Amino acid sequence: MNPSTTPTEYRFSFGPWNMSEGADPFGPDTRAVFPHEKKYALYRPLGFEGVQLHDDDAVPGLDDLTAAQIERQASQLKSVLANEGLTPEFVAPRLWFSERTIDGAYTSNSQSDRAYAWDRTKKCIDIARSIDCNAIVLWLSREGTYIREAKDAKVAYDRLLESINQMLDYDPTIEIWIEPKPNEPADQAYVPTIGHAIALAYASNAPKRVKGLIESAHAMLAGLDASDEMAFALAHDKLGSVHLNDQNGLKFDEDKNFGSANLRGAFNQVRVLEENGYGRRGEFIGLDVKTMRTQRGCPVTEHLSNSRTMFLHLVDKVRSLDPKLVQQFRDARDYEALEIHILKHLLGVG
Ligand code: XUL
Ligand code: MN
Repeated sequence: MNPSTTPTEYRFSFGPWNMSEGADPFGPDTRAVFPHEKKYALYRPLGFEGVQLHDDDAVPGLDDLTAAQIERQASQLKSVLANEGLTPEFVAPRLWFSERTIDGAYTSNSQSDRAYAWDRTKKCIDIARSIDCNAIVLWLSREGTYIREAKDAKVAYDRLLESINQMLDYDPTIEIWIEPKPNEPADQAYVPTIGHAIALAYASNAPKRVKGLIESAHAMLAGLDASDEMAFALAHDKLGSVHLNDQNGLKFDEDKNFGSANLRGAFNQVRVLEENGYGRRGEFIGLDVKTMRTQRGCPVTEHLSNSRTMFLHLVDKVRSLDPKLVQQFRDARDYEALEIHILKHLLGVG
């Protein structure tokens, strides 16, 4: 690190859905419901100042509300966040719950379903505007197929780009951050990696306003290294945000605690972010972690504070790594020495 630069002061965010009731596809809630609106008071004490929101986290039941009702509820939320000293990081349209998005939203074969998706997206952007937030996250959950023959994939890509352009035109102040994920719920998603997301950004009418949000587990599910995915986005100045978590192999999207399955992988994500000045322009360290279904309590918050603490420990590890020594090993092409040095450094043994 350049000693003349002050260290980055990281800011952290999570979404209210990260405090879950413990249900999974095989069984019901295992914890009592903790009222959504009470969650905001927990952020600051846990060390978080950013709130990630779906459009219906911000305004519940928005499909059945008028524009004026949506506006009223959004401005109430704005005051709640301001009173708690919180910043909304992004708003994401939840386009995977409605009976009108069963076969996709922007890429559905049904014209009326696509019209619903656009209407809902406009409402999402309106909410973001009302709470002074300029980032819209697109997790393109149902934009994909269970079988390839179900949709014309070329047309689907055209429709995705067209939808992105429509959003950019609808509000010339917003940024769109695409959160790629290769599968689940679809068998195969149309935007599985950050490379696909960034290609869409460059093809759009406002490339500077389209970026990516990289979730560690999503990159791993694509068989990729999350730190390299982040480096790729950073090289294009297109890392809008991150969803740090962890994943134990190729299975369902586990949203495990950051660093809990692969500490060295987590270290490398932190190293890439820190070495490239991520966070210096106010970008958040976003988490997307779920506690274990087995955990007692209501609400359970330890997974959030523990993941944050792990991130900060790993920042210390990155800052205390001797860059000259790393360079020497690189110059000598002695990666065996580099590897054991990293492992010992992580273990804190000489
Ligand atoms: C899905 C996922 C979502 C997005 C926000 O796997 O990560 O929670 O982060 O819609
Ligand atoms: Mn996520």
